Amino acid sequence: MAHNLDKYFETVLKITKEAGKIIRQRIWDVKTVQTKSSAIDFVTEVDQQVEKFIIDDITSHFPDHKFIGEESSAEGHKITLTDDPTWIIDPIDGTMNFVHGYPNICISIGLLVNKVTEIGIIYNPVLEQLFTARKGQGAFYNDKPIHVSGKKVISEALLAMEFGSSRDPEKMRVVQENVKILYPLAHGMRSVGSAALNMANVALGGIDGYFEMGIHAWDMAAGDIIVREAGGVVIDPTGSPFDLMSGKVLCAASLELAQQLSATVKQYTPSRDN
Ligand code: LIP
Repeated sequence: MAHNLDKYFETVLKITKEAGKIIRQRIWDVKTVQTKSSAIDFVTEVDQQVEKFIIDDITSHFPDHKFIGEESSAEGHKITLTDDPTWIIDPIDGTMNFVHGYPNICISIGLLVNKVTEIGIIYNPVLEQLFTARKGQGAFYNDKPIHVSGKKVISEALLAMEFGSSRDPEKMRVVQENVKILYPLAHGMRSVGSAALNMANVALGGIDGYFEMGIHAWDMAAGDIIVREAGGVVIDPTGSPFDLMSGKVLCAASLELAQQLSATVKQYTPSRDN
């Protein structure tokens, strides 16, 4: 079946911007906060409302399309990805930031067709930052083409990593080890609180490398294509090919930097999404 990817992209970009208005209105309000996999893994009524808004609106245009959404994927249940056009959605990536009113949050949406990523959209409606990519057509920040920095060595890199929302002692130990290892080696370390925004920042050339172990497909689907279309490299932190369902990612401004980071960081294997 032929897919009208131009139409999919234009329609879902409009829907994403509409959904962004809900987030922009609520960022500094009091929210109802519930916990998910740990005492610091949050969901608010706004995450749920935004995900429903996006899924309902896409369904009204494309009734055959499938969805994998952070808030509608039952906690702990495995995801099944088919060849059908599938929108992988994080309605608010950076929920902890959203709960606190720290405006580094975004909607992250990737489209896979035949299990290949075709479209990536990352939109921060509070700071008006829009990152997009289409397969083979480059990556864009607020409609201007973007490119990774090209940095090749850790000693010249500004790196991003995250502390995460898990209280698993092994995960926390690995995060602390990696801070200890990288902090003296790199130019600097940053943590914005959103996997999608970290990846977008690598695509933009502002961050040279980012890795995280213990996230999900909806955190990475859009960022993966945006980084690659900006000329960057996306791999598994072990150095193997990237696997969207693995719960981990390493992306960088060059293959050399990706490989050096992979050889340097301590590894943690989270549970898979599928
Ligand atoms: C978040 C990720 C972030 C990670 C957090 C959390 P959420 O996603 O984007 O990188 O460190 O633990 O998983 O839950 O805000 O969509």
